[in-house]
Amino acid sequence: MGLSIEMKEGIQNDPARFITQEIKEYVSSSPDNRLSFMNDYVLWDEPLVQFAGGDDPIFTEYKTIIASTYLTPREALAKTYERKADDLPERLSVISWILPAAEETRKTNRAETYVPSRLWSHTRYYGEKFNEKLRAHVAEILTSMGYLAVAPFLQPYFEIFNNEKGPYSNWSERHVAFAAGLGTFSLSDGFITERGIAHRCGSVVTDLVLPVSPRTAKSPYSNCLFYVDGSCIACIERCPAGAITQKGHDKIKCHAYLRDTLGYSTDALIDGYDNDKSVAGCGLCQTKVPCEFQNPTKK
Ligand code: B12
Ligand code: SF4
Ligand code: SF4
Repeated sequence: MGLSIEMKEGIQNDPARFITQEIKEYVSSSPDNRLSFMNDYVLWDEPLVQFAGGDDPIFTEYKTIIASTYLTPREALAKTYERKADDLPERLSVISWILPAAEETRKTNRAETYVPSRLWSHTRYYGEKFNEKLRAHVAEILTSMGYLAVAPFLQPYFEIFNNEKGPYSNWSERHVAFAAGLGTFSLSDGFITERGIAHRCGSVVTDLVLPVSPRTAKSPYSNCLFYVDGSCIACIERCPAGAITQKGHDKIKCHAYLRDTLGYSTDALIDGYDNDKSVAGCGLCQTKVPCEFQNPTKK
């Protein structure tokens, strides 16, 4: 990729601004963020972008919170470049972004009670394809400038394991977003940002030094009304699989609903939506709820 002089100066003078603008620009101008077969419908709104320190101790804590297989940013970068973790530059950063779902996508999903709307399903499928391109684009800009950079989610070492609680991966985009101060988890397990819970997220690890964004949340759940004052529980009522209770989100029930009822292992309910059936999506718990498009704890 050839970079202009302006781009080179931009990344050197104000790297945070440059990366943020580059991600926003890609979201607003890429044809991959549009459904060409639906009048160029735009899937994602303007993204939120923040940065975590690559050696923030929270990433090591995730090895206990999630599993010992969880990769720290330094480990992910070292694996990518086949180097020892200690041989990498002293300071690493993680770029984290949130892609908020467009209003019409959320509106159509609000009207559903059993299956995702066609737009939601397309957002799960084509929107994630776009998110993959965005990850690759951000990593490529950085590597073409001589920085080390990787989107761990796109690497062959990215893995999803299973235990008695359900699936878990070795690189969680939401846990990165939490580290970067973009929001908190919730009763439904979804990640609530200032633009709500109906989004997808992504990340890139790099040795470009970026200013660490402050983590202001009081707890890992403080954007969820249920954890603030015991109220709400709207997501419990929205879930057609009974996967959410006051004890939290049952990943196994949720996964089974996506796989067996909506998805690929039986006659898909959303057959005819033109998607790969294995990625039907659902997200009913992320729409028609107070946290859909805002932080509900902010008055
Ligand atoms: C495996 C997976 C699934 C599984 C399991 C989901 C899950 N909750 O983990 C299944 C198939 C069920 C699933 C379903 C869905 N998924 Co999914 N999935 C993933 C994937 C690939 C990995 C998730 C993972 O590894 N989780 C790790 C486990 C351990 O996380 P966890 O159990 O939620 O973690 C809890 C603990 O860590 C706990 N915790 C306890 N103590 C502490 C302390 C601290 C300090 C912290 C921070 C946390 C913490 O908090 C967490 C929440 O309870 C990610 C992509 C990625 N690589 O990140 C997408 C991802 C999580 N999925 C996503 C989405 C959108 C969905 C669906 C809405 C489907 C759809 N698109 O229509 C549903 C929603 C389900 C739900 N209610 O959360 C988005 C979530 C975005 C958001 N808004 O939150 C992701 C991030 C994909 C993306 N690129 O954006 N998914
Ligand atoms: S619907 Fe209510 S209880 Fe459920 S995650 Fe959102 S704020 Fe929390
Ligand atoms: S994604 Fe669907 S099945 Fe899973 S918890 Fe949300 S509403 Fe329930």
